[in-house]
Parts: sequence; structure tokens; C-alpha cells
Amino acid sequence: MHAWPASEVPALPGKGRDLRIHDTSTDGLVTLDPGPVARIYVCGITPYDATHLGHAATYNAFDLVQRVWLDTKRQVHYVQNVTDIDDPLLERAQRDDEDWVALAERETSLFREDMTALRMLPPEHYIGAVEAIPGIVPLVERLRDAGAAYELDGDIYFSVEADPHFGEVSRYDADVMRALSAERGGDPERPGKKNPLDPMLWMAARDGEPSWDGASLGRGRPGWHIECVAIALDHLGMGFDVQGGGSDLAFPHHEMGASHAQVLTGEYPFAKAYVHAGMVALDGEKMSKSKGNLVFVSSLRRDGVDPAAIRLALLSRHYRANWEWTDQVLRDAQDRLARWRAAVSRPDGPSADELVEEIREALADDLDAPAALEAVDRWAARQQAQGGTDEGAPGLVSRAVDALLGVAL
Ligand code: 5CA
Ligand code: ZN
Repeated sequence: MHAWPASEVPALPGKGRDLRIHDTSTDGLVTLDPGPVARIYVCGITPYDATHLGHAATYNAFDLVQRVWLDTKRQVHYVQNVTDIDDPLLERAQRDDEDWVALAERETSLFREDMTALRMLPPEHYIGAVEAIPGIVPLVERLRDAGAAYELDGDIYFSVEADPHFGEVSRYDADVMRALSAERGGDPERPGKKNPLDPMLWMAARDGEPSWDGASLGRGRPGWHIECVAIALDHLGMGFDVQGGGSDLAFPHHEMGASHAQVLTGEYPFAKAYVHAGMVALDGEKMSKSKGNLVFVSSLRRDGVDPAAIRLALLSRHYRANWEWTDQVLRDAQDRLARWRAAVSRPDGPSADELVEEIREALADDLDAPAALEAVDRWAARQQAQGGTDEGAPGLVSRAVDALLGVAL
């Protein structure tokens, strides 16, 4: 699949700091030490509805990770998937009497437009589940042949017991895992499974549903977790730096993905850090396509809201916080954007060298974007109150805000 166009990232004087970030598997901060090429996999959308502010907040977090790395003069290999075949997509297509392929293509196009408008850096490889199927089938065959997978009425399940590290990503206890499995696409109640948590790797073809040639697996379609594993192993390999997504992906998705990959390769770990963004809520409940309590990026854009203000609104909350989207969050961001634009539109101002270091320091400290915004606020307030004589300062602030925060002033 094609991704979306990249907005240019201005180069800044000096060099950023190494990123310290929260890793779910250790529940602590780790200082990442990627080589010259940092590798990141961020789970993509299931394209059955438009991008809402919750999605955008999560992609914003991982965009910041990349901006910090780029500022340390590293290259970034970024891979993202599109879950363009899965139960929720088929259910929505059926509900709306629409072709599932057309639905997925339309929503993926809209996502690309939203990401472009928000200045999110595009992945180098943007891969759909459907196009990954030829790579998924041999992985499932290998797991089965190694005794790590088994058949149940034609469907193939992964045996979680096959991975001695199973449970180490999310660190949930058995009861929580079981509840989350039922809630998030698993089938712990299905009779005949070796362990109720075992996830499906390959689902045998069902009447009226799309299916693909699965060689020795028979016709069918892939399970959710193996999709991301196949794409990540193909384009990044084991031991990549960050596996990213919202906190609702820690279990089962990232837990199962790590186990699949660790059993397949015999190597450990799948990712060096598992990084999870908090959930954005609306009217007191997590924004979710299934609940329908959504604010779409595209609707705000259609209403004429400047995407830079949407981005500033996302940046105003720490990525790990669970927070509530309100009109006030957006209004505050619009006011801030106006203040910043006024401050950089003057021909000179107070020196911004220290500000650049403050932004760098805030982001390197577990992506503390709210602290970075406050630093820019302080510079803008000084500019407004007393101005300054540094002719390079307004330009440097614009470039730093663009390069490190993805906001065009
Ligand atoms: N296709 C899978 C991942 S392989 C999927 O989870 N798709 S999704 O469309 O449901 O979500 C896309 C990303 O947005 C995931 O990282 C998910 O954790 C995140 N996300 C979903 N809802 C919210 C929310 N309310 N707040 C923050 N992030 C969210
Ligand atoms: Zn995924």
C-alpha cells in the first residue's frame, strides 16, 4: 500500500537527547539506545470508520518518538499495518450493505488525508493484512509444524504455553487476561481449546466471507496478531526498538504478537520496548468505533478547524494519560496557536537557543509534550511582553516547533 506524503522536518542546530520512555513490559522508564537506524512498528487502523481523536492521539505519540530520534541524527525505519481484513470490518460492511474492500479503501484514504493534515510522518512501509497473507501462511505452518499451534475444527490456534515469556509484555494476571481476551477479539469460551487464551492464527473459510489460499492450512484468513508479526519480522526483524499502540493493545495483541515471534525465531525479545498511549474519552467513556462516541479528525477539518490546532490539542495531554476530549481542549489549543503565530510573526525576539534545549529535554523525558508546550508559551509570553533583538529567534522557534512537535506556525 502507499502511505502518505511526508512533511519536511527542518534541521535544528545541535543535537537532541536520547529518548527515555515508559516500557509496559518492565513498567519503568528505559533509555533507548537504537543504532544509527532506529526501528519502530506502530499498529495501524482497522479501516471500518474514520480516524477519531483517540487514534490521532496515539499516532501523535509515536510521531514524537520519531521526531526525537531524527533530532539525534538517526534514521528511522517505521512500519505500520492496516488491518484491512478482520471481523469488525466485515460486520460493518454487512450492516451498511457495502462491499468490504470499498469500505476499507475509503477509510484508509481518509486516514491518509488526516495523517497528512496533522503532519504525522509516514511509515516507510505501509502494509495491508491482505497483501501480507502470502507471508503469513508459512509462519502459521511453521508454528504448527513446531508443535506450537493446533487445529480445532479447521481453525488453527497458537498455544500460549509454547512461549516461556508469555505474559511478560502486559504482566496481567490470568483473570484479567481472560476478561480482556473476551473483550478484545479472543474466544476464551470456545470449547476444545488447550488454553482459553490461545488466539487464532488462521481461521478456516466461512460461508459468505472472503477467504484466501492457505496452502496446507486450507482456505481461510489470518488471525489478527500474526498479521502484525509477519509484517514486523519481514520489514524490521527481531529486537526492533519500539512496538507501539494504544494501551488497549497491550493485551492480547502485543502480548500474543511477542509470543508468536519469539516462538517462531527462538529469539528474545520481539521488541526492546512496548510503548502504549493512554485512551482518549468522550462523555466519560473511551472513544471507540464500537460505542460510536466519536469526534473525527475529518469532521473537524471539514468544519474549518486548523489541523495545527488539532495537533496542539493532542500535544497538550501527556501521551500516557487517559484524558477526555472536550470543546475546551480544542479552544485552548486554538488560542495557543494564535499566540504562538503572533509571536513568531515579528522580525526579532528573545533568544530561542534555550527554548530549543527545553523542548528537547521535555520530549526526551518520556515524551513530555505538555512541558514542551509550556516552554514555548513562556517564550511567546516574553516576546509579547518585552520582545527582543535576536533576528534569528522567531525563525528558530518556528523550525523547532515544526521539527520536534509537528506543528506548522
Ligand atoms: N488494527 C488494529 C491494530 S493492528 C487496531 O487496533 N486498530 S484500531 O483502529 O482499533 O486502533 C488504531 C490505534 O488507535 C490503536 O493503537 C489503538 O490502540 C488506538 N486507539 C483506539 N481507540 C483509542 C482511543 N480512544 N484513545 C487512544 N487511542 C486509541
Ligand atoms: Zn497490530
